[in-house]
Amino acid sequence: MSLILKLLRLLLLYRLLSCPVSAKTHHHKFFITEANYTRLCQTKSIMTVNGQFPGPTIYARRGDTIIVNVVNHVESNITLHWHGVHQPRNPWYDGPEYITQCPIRPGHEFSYEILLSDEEGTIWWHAHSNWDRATVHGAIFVYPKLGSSFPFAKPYKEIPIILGEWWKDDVNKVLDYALHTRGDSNSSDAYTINGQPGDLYNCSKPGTFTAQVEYGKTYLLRVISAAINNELFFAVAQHQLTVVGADGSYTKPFNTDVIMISPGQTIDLLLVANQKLNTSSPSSGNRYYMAASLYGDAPGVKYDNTTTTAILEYVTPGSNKTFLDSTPTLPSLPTNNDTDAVTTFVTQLRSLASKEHPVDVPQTINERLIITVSVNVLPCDVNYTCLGPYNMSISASLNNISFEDPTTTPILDAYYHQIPGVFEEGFPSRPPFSYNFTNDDLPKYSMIPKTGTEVRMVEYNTSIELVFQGTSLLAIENHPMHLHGQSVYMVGMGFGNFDEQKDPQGYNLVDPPFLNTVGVPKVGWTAIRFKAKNPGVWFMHCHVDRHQSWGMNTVFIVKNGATPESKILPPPKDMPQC
Ligand SMILES: *[C@@H]1O[C@H](CO)[C@@H](O)[C@H](O)[C@H]1NC(C)=O
Ligand SMILES: *[C@@H]1O[C@H](CO)[C@@H](O)[C@H](O)[C@H]1NC(C)=O
Ligand SMILES: *[C@@H]1O[C@H](CO)[C@@H](O)[C@H](O)[C@H]1NC(C)=O
Ligand SMILES: *[C@@H]1O[C@H](CO)[C@@H](O)[C@H](O)[C@H]1NC(C)=O
Ligand SMILES: *[C@@H]1O[C@H](CO)[C@@H](O)[C@H](O)[C@H]1NC(C)=O
Ligand SMILES: *[C@@H]1O[C@H](CO)[C@@H](O)[C@H](O)[C@H]1NC(C)=O
Ligand SMILES: *[C@@H]1O[C@H](CO)[C@@H](O)[C@H](O)[C@H]1NC(C)=O
Ligand SMILES: *[C@@H]1O[C@H](CO)[C@@H](O)[C@H](O)[C@H]1NC(C)=O
Ligand SMILES: *[C@@H]1O[C@H](CO)[C@@H](O)[C@H](O)[C@H]1NC(C)=O
Ligand SMILES: *[C@@H]1O[C@H](CO)[C@@H](O)[C@H](O)[C@H]1NC(C)=O
Ligand SMILES: *[C@@H]1O[C@H](CO)[C@@H](O)[C@H](O)[C@H]1NC(C)=O
Ligand SMILES: *[C@@H]1O[C@H](CO)[C@@H](O)[C@H](O)[C@H]1NC(C)=O
Ligand SMILES: [Cu+2]
Repeated sequence: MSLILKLLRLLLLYRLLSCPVSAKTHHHKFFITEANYTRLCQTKSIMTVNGQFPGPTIYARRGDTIIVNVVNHVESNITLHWHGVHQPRNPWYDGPEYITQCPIRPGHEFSYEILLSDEEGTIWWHAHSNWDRATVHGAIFVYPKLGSSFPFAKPYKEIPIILGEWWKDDVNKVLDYALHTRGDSNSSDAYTINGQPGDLYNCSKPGTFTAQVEYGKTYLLRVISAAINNELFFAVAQHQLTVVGADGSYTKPFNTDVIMISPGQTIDLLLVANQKLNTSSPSSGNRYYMAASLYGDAPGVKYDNTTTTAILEYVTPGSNKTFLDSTPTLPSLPTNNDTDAVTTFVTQLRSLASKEHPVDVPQTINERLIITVSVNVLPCDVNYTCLGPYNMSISASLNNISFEDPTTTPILDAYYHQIPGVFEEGFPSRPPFSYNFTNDDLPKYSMIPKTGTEVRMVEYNTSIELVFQGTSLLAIENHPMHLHGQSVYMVGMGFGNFDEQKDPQGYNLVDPPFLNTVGVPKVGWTAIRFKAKNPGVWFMHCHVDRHQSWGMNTVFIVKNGATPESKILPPPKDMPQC
């Protein structure tokens, strides 16, 4: 008997050893549907995935493949993007509408193939057409490979925190209204945590998201900003947060009371539930608010300055709730103009840079691009009202070019099949002229950019540095720039004008954070580095959607390398057609 058992165990061991822990393929079905949701005292129909808001979470391990079959059951076009997934050689499934694909039309479907590679931590998915992502978004949790573990003690449980923005109006009506009046878009009516505005808004209290925690345990908060137009501070009353990851990459742990998170970013936080019930004052309760509020103060810009809350509620397992139903304490959040708080937080981000999670930042570069990031105005088209500044049409640009999306042929299609007339290769490596970018008294004529579909061609394996230079042309804001197809090392940031001689000497080339969305500080600059080793057509844009809609975008086309392993994969047979 025991011999048989031994043999069986040997056999099992043999099978375990001979069959390496291989990456898995996960299958998901996403139905795009309308669903009624009640928020802020009114019910409205929103676009969702499977009727859920926020949408379903995808769980995977490093290196896995995810297949998502998207079936469009609504009356408008849609595309989905896998934010932070590098999609090696696989731009076909990246998602931005008219950049890499035609939209999935009503009644049609498309299966996305999502190739995970070096991502580990929290990333997410969202619609990449119009402002559909306001309600069509969800988390992707990427766990370490089987057999490896987090670079920190395993948390007891995880708490997803998805920040969003809610309009009482249909969100695409808000976009259309803005595009039609050529002015700023109406601000949202509420921020949300996991789809709920929270206690501080009318009619919202019953739905407030509540996370139950046990005293003494450690929790992993996976914070995602799915907000559309605003950057947010986030804090938890009386709890310190330990940052351990950002944008699907680990960071050196550091403690902070508050984080600032821009649309598109993710931040992983450890929270120790270390608050004892105050027995000498039990009526003070054992519940704490988690809250988020605005960072942004450009004059003349419409902001949502409300505060969203969720609740951290202590419970004792096996017994009934130990908290009292009292009003939780609010954390103190910085004021909406506290740029110092933002700088303090952002400059502490460092890659883990360990043996298991090494840093591969280019020490030397082949090419440096300096890219001005501006909000602009265009002359008023007679057919519009033009509620932008100076009664002109509001616009935005990179290097003084306001990007125009193609309308019939996606750029990837045009590039792959060499269809002329869809895009130009003229995105410049410098702004057209140098001026005091951060002087807020610039002449009006300089505010009018060129318009066009200019892309940047990049040779395979080039080491590139991009310096984003914020300008004071119009709205002076922090811009979260997002590059598809790769993460980048944020090697430096500063205020004022970038100094090409002096500033690179202060770069962090040892353990810079590895991000997919980097903030360009207001009245300042940010430098990033990456090696262009992922051939494809990769959108780069400000993740503030109104800026993206106004043209704060461009495209990097990374050319094929010489070997078969360094070329774009062939297109899928079932790409949506325009
Ligand atoms: C949403 O509610 C409206 C009004 O009650 C109703 O006509 C519509 O069918 C509902 N939509 C869905 C998807 O349930
Ligand atoms: C936006 O705001 C304007 C001015 O307050 C208002 O007239 C308009 O109806 C609003 N609607 C939408 C969809 O943005
Ligand atoms: C709540 O409703 C009241 C009455 O309609 C209104 O005055 C107030 O501004 C609302 N508050 C919020 C936060 O929307
Ligand atoms: C507990 O409550 C008492 C009475 O209100 C107060 O004086 C004390 O500061 C509280 N302790 C803590 C740790 O909050
Ligand atoms: C928030 O914004 C509204 C409208 O833009 C304004 O009336 C209000 O005073 C602001 N509140 C705060 C606290 O700044
Ligand atoms: C918990 O509360 C429920 C209902 O309020 C009650 O039935 C139950 O006996 C309580 N359990 C304990 C352990 O106190
Ligand atoms: C932020 O705004 C407040 C209130 O308007 C003002 O008193 C303060 O000086 C501002 N701080 C900064 C850093 O601009
Ligand atoms: C304005 O609209 C009219 C009618 O739709 C159209 O013929 C004309 O070309 C438009 N003008 C411009 C400048 O787009
Ligand atoms: C914009 O147009 C309105 C109405 O035509 C006019 O009253 C206002 O003076 C104009 N503003 C500017 C800055 O030109
Ligand atoms: C640029 O403008 C800013 C703001 O007006 C000013 O403080 C700075 O000195 C100027 N820089 C240069 C080089 O002129
Ligand atoms: C942008 O380009 C336009 C058209 O060439 C020019 O008039 C304007 O001065 C430029 N502005 C800047 C800030 O480069
Ligand atoms: C949907 O996409 C198709 C294909 O590109 C296009 O012809 C159609 O105009 C789009 N519909 C809307 C409402 O944008
Ligand atoms: Cu922006």
